[in-house]
Amino acid sequence: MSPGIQKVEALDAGHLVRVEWEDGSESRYPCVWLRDNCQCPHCFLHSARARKLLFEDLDVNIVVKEVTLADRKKISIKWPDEHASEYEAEWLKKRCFSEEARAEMRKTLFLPEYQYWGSDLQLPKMTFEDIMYNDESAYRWLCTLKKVGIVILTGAAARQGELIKLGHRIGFLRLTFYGPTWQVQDKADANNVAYTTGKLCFHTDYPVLQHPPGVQFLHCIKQTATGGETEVVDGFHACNKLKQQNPQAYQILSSTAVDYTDVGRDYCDFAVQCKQRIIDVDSRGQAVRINYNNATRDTVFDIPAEKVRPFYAALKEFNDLLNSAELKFTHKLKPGDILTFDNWRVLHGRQSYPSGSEVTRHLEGAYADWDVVMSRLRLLRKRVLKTD
Ligand code: OGA
Ligand code: NM2
Ligand code: ZN
Ligand code: ZN
Repeated sequence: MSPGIQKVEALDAGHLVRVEWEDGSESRYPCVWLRDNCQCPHCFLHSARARKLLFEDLDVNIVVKEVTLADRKKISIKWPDEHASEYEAEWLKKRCFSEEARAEMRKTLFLPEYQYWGSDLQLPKMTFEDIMYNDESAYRWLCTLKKVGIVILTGAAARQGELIKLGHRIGFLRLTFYGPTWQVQDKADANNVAYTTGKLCFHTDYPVLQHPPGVQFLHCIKQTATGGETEVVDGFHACNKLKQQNPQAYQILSSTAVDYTDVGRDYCDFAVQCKQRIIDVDSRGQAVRINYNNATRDTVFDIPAEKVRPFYAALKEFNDLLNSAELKFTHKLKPGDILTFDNWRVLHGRQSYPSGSEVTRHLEGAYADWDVVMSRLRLLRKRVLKTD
């Protein structure tokens, strides 16, 4: 439902347009932004929904020559060079610059709200079949994955190939040096500690990549009788706790660049190196990505010697928090289960299990980027809620 406009006027010597809505509220639009976002076919390529106007051709000091209310659903602007623009009420309303309107738009576009959890997690569960064939279920899956950070899908076949199907459902998977999908099982001359029967302490996958995979899928094909349990922890929740408990440690982990290394051969040969902060934060100091895998943390450590011990002390405190009974959640996967989780937020690990001549445990894994997952979420939302 589009709101009507009851009045429009130019302010600030023509640098600003003020719109008064039918409910008495108002919005103010800078003219440089209005000119930049002219929706006419000269300025905007509708087939690509993208700006044609070149920045070179934008006068950043532009003022309106004339602004009029065409009807209650549209305003018209005449610019000094006689170019004419029209803006629809609904389009303007969505793009209002007020704090509240921007927060609303941010929520719609990015779903930035987190539901934190600890050992009390009620692991969200859906069937593989539902999310594959029902759009409403797929939409709920992805919303929960974003908000809670973890969802288990049940009832997939206990054979390789299900994650390829899941990849097609969202769009496409993220290819890495370990292949389009990868087999987690005990391997001779393992090129990664994950491919042994050893315990994996809490980690995020692939911090050695500049842009680590945002989403991870682990499909249980075969499960060992003893050991092999999965552990997960809400890393953002742990970060909030660490910041409270020891701001100094949080400061160190969110500012120190740690070297990561991964050298070997799998999908092809590789020699990957990267510097990452273990806790990546936004401008407000809120954690936005955890980059922590103790196995691939390099022996090379490019910081001054006197900073080394304080760094280890800080990491010990974080690692202890992750492992606290209050925060960690344990779950043993069964054949046909697919664990889907936010690899930027949720750290995962596994208990060790007995080694033998036979393969007693087999998971197939895959990654997706958050860009791809969020894109699918928005498209499903549009279809399910019949909105744009
Ligand atoms: C991995 C991993 C978990 C498991 O392969 O990176 O974390 O349960 N595997 O084997
Ligand atoms: N595997 C599971 O950071 C890592 O090395 C995570 C990646 C081998 C694809 C493990
Ligand atoms: Zn135009
Ligand atoms: Zn892992």
